[in-house]
Amino acid sequence: MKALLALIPLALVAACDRAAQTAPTVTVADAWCRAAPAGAPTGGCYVTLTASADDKLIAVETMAAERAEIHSMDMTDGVMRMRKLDDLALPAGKAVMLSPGAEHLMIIAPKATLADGGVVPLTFKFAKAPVQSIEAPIRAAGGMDHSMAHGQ
Ligand SMILES: [Cu+2]
Repeated sequence: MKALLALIPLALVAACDRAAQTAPTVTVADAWCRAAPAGAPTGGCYVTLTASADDKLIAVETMAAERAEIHSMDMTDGVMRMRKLDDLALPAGKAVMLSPGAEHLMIIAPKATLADGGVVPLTFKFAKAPVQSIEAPIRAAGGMDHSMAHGQ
């Protein structure tokens, strides 16, 4: 009986280890959205995602717009092109930066003007890691006008 009791704590530790391995977490950092003029049809949001184990960003949701999409961007024949992605790979331990001119989040049909100093609530859904909700501050920033690059 004494031997059996001694085994129980070991079994618990083993179970916890396994849970830690099968449930990756994703760190959501440095989120921000670019301020846009009133009536802008879209807005760009940027964030750095770091997964503890291989995972994927599979969806982004926001209350602040009709919907949010994951986009890629590249230059083809001098023209900036964007493509909607179904998901975005998050390799273990690698900081995946969504930034102007590269992969980014696009919010479609914002419900209110994306004014400098405001916030955009964003909910990130991953293939394995738990859902995460954050508030991304809206900042005025120079550079490319997102709606222009979309040809809208
Ligand atoms: Cu886009």
